[in-house]
Amino acid sequence: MYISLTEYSSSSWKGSEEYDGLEAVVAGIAEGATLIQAKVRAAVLANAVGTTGETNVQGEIVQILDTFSSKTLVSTLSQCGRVAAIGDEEEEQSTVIGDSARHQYLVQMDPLDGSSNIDVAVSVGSILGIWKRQADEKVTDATLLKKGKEQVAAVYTVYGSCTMMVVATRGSVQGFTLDPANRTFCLTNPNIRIPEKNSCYSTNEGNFKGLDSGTQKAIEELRNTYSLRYVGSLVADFHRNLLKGGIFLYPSTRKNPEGKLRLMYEANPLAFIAEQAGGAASSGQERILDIQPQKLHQRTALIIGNKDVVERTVIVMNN
Ligand code: AFP
Repeated sequence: MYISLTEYSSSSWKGSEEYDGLEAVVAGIAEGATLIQAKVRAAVLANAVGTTGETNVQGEIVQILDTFSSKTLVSTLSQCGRVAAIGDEEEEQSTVIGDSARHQYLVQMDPLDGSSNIDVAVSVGSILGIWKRQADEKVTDATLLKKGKEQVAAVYTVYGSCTMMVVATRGSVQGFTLDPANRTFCLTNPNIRIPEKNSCYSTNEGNFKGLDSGTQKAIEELRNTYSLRYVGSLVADFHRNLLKGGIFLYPSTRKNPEGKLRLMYEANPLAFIAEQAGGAASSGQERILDIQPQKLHQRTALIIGNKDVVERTVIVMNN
């Protein structure tokens, strides 16, 4: 018998001052994820695959499922009654929900990461970082610009061969699998730690020529030591590396000098999870969680996974 997410969160967070109300936020994410995974799995048959004809604030083509996932999570997080504002990959400005004393949390999310993989039946997921709002703090876009190390929790889901949800709070990373029979998340992967043995590296090798010489050297070293595994959905690459041991890199390239991935709702939540699981995350210049964000949709380079290999890679990149 597995412990359910509801049982886990009430026994871990209920009554704790630090995590007061987090249970409702995570339940809102679980409800949204359950709806999104059902839509993703039925998308081809329901004619919900394809683009909306719009481009988002990143200049990327918006998929129908991006919009569905964003609306679904905004709705379930609004209804949970504990979230003050949401920063969302799909929205230029943040969504302000409320500023009462109960609206204690700020969420930054990529509602559907890897969405260009949907029409080829490859794993996608959602990524969410959770910060605490100071009591009486005014809620504006600027309120959301907090450093990653101030996160109180982070969550990602993977809609793959099964639906998984990984939840991290300080010192704890727990993995839940959705039981489709009763739509309950069950604690199948308790106390996740990234394995010490690093077995693979994940990067877009097609970008090699556009890298600086230090980064090329670092990639060559990884190439000669580990197996390459690259899905092209960050959440799926990260999840495999977290469970099996590995490192993911999306460095600065000639095409994307600031990096391609987004700091607030891709790098920060996954960096928080990696660190709680004994791993590390760097931009190549500094620890991801120490970066002072300047804007909601800021990009960053990202090197994340096994701590020793991340540290070694950053040294080689900078030499
Ligand atoms: P999409 O959401 O547009 O599919 O982008 C996915 C992503 O942001 C991230 O999930 C991947 O790690 C990365 O892009 C892959 O980028 P490349 O296709 O440039 O390797």
